[in-house]
Amino acid sequence: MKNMNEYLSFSPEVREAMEKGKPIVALESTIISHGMPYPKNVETAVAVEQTIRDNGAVPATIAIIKGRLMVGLTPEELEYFGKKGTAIAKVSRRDIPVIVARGEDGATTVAATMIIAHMAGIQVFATGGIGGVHRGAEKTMDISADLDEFSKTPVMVVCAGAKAILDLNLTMEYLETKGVPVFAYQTDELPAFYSRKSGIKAPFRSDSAQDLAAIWKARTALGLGGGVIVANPIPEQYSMDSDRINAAIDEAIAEMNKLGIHGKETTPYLLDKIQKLTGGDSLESNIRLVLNNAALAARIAEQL
Ligand code: PSU
Ligand code: MN
Repeated sequence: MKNMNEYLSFSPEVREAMEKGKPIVALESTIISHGMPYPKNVETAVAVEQTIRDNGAVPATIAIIKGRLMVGLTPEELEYFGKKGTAIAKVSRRDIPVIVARGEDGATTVAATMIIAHMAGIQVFATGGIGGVHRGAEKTMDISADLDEFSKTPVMVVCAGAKAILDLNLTMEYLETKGVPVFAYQTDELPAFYSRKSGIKAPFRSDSAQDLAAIWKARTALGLGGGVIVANPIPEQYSMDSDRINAAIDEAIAEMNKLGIHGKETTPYLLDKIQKLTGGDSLESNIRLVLNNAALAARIAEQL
């Protein structure tokens, strides 16, 4: 095992996979506690793990429990995070040392999950959506710490693009500045989470897990550092009508501004509000796209 440190704890399944050199896919825990309502969040977490196993890899859901950096959770631990929901601390890069030193629990965002995955020697990570540059960021400066993490930490993240709660054009500009390659999988257009279309051309297109694995190896060999984003479009049959989802997003953002919500509460508030406004349809799409990303991530991990 690479880069073992005294704060890491591995589940028996992940430990065995590491010893045998099996492909491993990291998963985040903020999507469970802050991204979906209970009990669908736990059912989804369990199904995502199983999808990774069905595609030949081992899942490693990452979280912080009593100050320990956990790589792989038991079903009881998944239930605990799902049930406690937003009462669990949402942990990004800045929060990690505080939670660890105080022996507290934390749900890891994309940024924090990348950091811990890298400490554990895991190179591939599957999630739903990444953080990005929020609409109105030219005034609020609300730019997710996820984006800077991609410039620092070498992990390949498979997502379904970024939600239109963000400013997708500014998000792409920021990633370009930070030197982060973004691939649209088997399409030319950047997918927009709930729908396959954003109207934005992706910087790169990739058509296979082999191609992505080869690019990853080249990036590592060249010592370029930092992560890679694979944007995998939601399967056609689960994709939502753009006008409908965008109307819900606009309403959620207007409501949020009225309430004066900001900082780390922004993203969880919007995700919850959109799910309520679409009567659960967006949640179903969200679940389907995460499963789709898990399968692709497992295939990429196998190629590595
Ligand atoms: N986007 C989603 N679903 C999510 C998140 C983002 O579509 O669950 C979560 C991820 O954990 C991501 C975090 O890392 O929100 C970003 O939060 P912020 O915008 O506060 O950086
Ligand atoms: Mn933010």
